[in-house]
Amino acid sequence: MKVVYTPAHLLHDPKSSIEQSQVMSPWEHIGRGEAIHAALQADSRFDLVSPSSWGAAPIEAVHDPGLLRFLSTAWDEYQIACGPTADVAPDVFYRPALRNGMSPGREPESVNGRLGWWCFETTTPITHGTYTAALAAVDTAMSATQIVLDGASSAYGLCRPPGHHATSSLYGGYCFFNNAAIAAHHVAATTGTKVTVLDVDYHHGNGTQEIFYARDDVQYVSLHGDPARAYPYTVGYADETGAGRGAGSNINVPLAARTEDDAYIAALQRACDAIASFGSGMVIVSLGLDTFITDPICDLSITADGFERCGAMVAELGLPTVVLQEGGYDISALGDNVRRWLIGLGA
Ligand code: SP5
Ligand code: ZN
Repeated sequence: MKVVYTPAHLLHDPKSSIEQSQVMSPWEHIGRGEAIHAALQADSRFDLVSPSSWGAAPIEAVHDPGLLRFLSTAWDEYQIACGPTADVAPDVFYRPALRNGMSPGREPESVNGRLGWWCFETTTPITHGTYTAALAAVDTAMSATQIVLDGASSAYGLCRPPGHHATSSLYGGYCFFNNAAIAAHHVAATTGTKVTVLDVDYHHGNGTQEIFYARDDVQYVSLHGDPARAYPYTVGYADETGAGRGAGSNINVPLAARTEDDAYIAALQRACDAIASFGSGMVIVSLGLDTFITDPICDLSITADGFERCGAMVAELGLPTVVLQEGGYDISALGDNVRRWLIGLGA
């Protein structure tokens, strides 16, 4: 199986983040990408290739161009206004209720105000090279997708930073651009085939859901920790099933804490049945390994054997499949868990 990887991910190198009411070392760090790279490089089933450049057009087809404009200069602007700092994060958020009964808000002029305009939480620092790395993660997703459009049955993109929490106009949740949504939109818009994004990250992919909620050409199916207890808390409930033309094309499966392999696989089987009925011509998997039994920030109990069974179940759909990296924070197991999932898929 072809694996798309670029060392450009190393340019997104956050040193600190404000999480759980503390300043802490980020869970989402360069060691994640390097651990996955090392595990796949050591296994001859995988063939590593570099991404090609896709530019801003596929991103602007999904995201507000203002988000790109902001991210392209935010770190530099912040250094002039408030620096020097290593990382950049908002300390004030725009919330529409601040202007209840008034005209709608508009993007502020100051960089501090704009941080809170484009970002929805505090754990996603912008570093000196973040914009370049985020563009490269999109290139990685697009290049893996092109490999499958060119006829491969599957390909894997080692996207870092991840993407599924980024909405059309907001970044957060360690994500800047929604790699999977950009790839899915590209396929649906340029080939006319229907696409499914199957999101198996522990966290609900609120960004992907938001981007496709009213569309009937891209199905979003997610298994995740119940937002009643898990990030992102306000999105990801089972009664969110799509709107307008998209009614019925959004499927959320919230899971109880400590869900084990057998129960998870049973839920995945029902998800795959829904994918088969939708009539997609391609599956894009948002692959998070943070459902792992010893993940430090999550509470599901999936094992490495379970991941291989999941990959095999997705292979049973018989559809061209692009797998894109999202979360996973137990670094000691992360590379092997990705490897096992992809072997299940048929690497
Ligand atoms: C891509 C991805 O996986 N993003 C996840 C962002 C989650 N950030 C907030 C995590 C909150 C963790 N709370 C942990 C409680 C542990 N006892
Ligand atoms: Zn996650």
